Amino acid sequence: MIRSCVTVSLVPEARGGQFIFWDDLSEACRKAGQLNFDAVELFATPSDLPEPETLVRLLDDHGLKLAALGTGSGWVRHRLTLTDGDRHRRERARQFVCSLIEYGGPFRAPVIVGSMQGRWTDCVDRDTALSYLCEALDELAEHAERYGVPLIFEPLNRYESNLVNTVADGLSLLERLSSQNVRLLADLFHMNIEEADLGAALRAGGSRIGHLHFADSNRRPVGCGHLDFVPIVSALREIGYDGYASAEALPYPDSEAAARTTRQAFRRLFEVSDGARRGEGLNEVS
Ligand code: LER
Ligand code: MN
Repeated sequence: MIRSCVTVSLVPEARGGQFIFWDDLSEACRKAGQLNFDAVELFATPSDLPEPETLVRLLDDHGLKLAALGTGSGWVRHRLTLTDGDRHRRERARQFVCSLIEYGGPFRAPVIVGSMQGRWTDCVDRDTALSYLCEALDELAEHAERYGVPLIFEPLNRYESNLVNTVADGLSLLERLSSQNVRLLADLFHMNIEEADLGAALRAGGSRIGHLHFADSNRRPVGCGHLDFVPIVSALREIGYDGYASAEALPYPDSEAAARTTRQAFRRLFEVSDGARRGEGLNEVS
């Protein structure tokens, strides 16, 4: 069963970005709980995160799980990437991701490598960048395995990276790895830019899809853009996807309204139609 999730950013430098809630974790959890979300996904540096016991209490109080931790703050705050030409900076980038793996591990929450993949440049050519990336992903995936969680890798659109832009690119990358413990993140915003057919891309990803960023064509909450969700939902059902649909979307028109719109869309697309499939009398996907 697909579960609903909402993003919370604790990184002041990322204000104005694609996160539903900002800054105030307690308030975000309270609202997420009220709206019946299953989980939150946090975007934070290790130093922005609360003590684990505080997070355990907060999640319990509002009936939530920790779905995943984003690592993009390593790029936003420290300009770290796993493909930096400088060996010491690559090592710092790995350490950064490792600390988040260690924080998320006891929650059974995987970390996401998205912006930290970096890009190839005049100084680091494409093959070298890909080999640095594979080396890092193998090491990080092994670390994540100790906690029984996968490592999640996110293809990004061409304006954010020139390394891995599509699900097909992601699948080729996975083939180069020694580890079997890496899953792909299907971010519908990036996919809308890069994929010819979102449903076909999800079907090609199949069981290698481990997480979903749930947003509309313009990165507003689902329902506020022009993506056709019918083929997307069908493909997710076909591949038996049972992870989170995590709202990584702009807080449009504000955080609370964006969370509410997302939750309603989730209900329409996944819960009501599941009810209809069980014969509860509702028969429209949207
Ligand atoms: C960035 O565009 C994105 O989608 C994030 O999930 C990566 O850090
Ligand atoms: Mn994303």
